[in-house]
Amino acid sequence: MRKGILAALVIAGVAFAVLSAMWWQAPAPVDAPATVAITLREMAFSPGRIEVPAGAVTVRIINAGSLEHDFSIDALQISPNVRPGSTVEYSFVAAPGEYPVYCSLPGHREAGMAGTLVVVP
Ligand SMILES: [Cu+2]
Repeated sequence: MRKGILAALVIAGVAFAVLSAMWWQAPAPVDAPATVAITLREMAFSPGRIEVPAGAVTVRIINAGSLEHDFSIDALQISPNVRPGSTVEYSFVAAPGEYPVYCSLPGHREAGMAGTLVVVP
């Protein structure tokens, strides 16, 4: 009879340990980068205003046009090129603020390929 109680206690203890280990492993991943999509075409960025949280950011840049374009942000020293019909994912870390975004190919910014990246604290 005593052995039966002891065995039940051991089993309950093991079950508790397993369940609590599962419980503590449950939280969702932290610091997953925020991903935003932006479409480039002649001659515009869509959306023109991109809002992201501060920290690690991934932009999915889709070139839906028929010319090459890029996604330049001088303050962050980034300028990934995107060929027509292709998509580029580019990650960076940004401090809160407003950053002008533009296409650096000759004449494109002047023609309307400009926008703003807003990094919210
Ligand atoms: Cu362009």
